[in-house]
Amino acid sequence: MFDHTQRAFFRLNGYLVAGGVIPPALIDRIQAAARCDISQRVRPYRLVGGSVARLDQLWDRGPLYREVIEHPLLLDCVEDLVGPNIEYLTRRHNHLTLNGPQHSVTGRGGSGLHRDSLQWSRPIVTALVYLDDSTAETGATQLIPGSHSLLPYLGMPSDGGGGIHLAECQEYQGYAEQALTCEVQRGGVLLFNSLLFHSAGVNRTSSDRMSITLGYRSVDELQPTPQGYAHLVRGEAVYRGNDADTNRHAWRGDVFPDLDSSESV
Ligand SMILES: O=C(O)CCC(=O)C(=O)O
Repeated sequence: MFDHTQRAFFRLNGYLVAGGVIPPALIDRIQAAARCDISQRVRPYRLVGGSVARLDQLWDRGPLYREVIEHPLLLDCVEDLVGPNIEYLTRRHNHLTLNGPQHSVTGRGGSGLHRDSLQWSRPIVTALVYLDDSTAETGATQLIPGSHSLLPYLGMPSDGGGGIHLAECQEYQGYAEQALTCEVQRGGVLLFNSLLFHSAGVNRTSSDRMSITLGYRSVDELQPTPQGYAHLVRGEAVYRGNDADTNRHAWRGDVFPDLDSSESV
């Protein structure tokens, strides 16, 4: 999906857009299922102004949502960024959001500029899949290019949530002025480093803008895939902890001929 210039752009700026990833027919089915879950208030969900604004735990809602989570073109995009062995995270994102006009009441879109991770625990790629056109009018995502590499840690959020809000980082208030609006068409995906500051914009129309937020990472070679927290969605669950290779020679004699290849560490 992405060539080396796009991958370099991602490393530098912290985000990439891919158009036409999820086919329209699948989006139609997802939107119908989501409208049904919303009208029947299928738990778990979150409310804004008394209305369901977010459906949580998409992975456990059944195979339809997993068709997006495991869509081959989406995983091709993620593979270009994190490599061939990919886990899907259930405890970060894993939700569908209605970015509705009611958010405008708060004077800001979504929850304001924030990072999805508190610190550099592990690189996570957030994938925002747009089920409606995401335009400046419908509250397109705002992001601050390059902000993923600002600092590894900016303090603890006061609301006890994951990540951190820029509004809580006094020193960086001026940084909000650097936010750009990232418009993406229906079926397109915005992929970003989870440390990049971003937010839904203000929706100034009378309709909702529906999107899905997903989190992926490379398989952690020092920790087997934790049951329930992550699901292997592509490749292998490779483990390379050094508790498992005590019989392996430290150096291969053909690579380092001057070293004694009989010694292990
Ligand atoms: O919908 C958007 O533009 C942003 C969504 C977001 O920040 C989230 O789901 O965590």
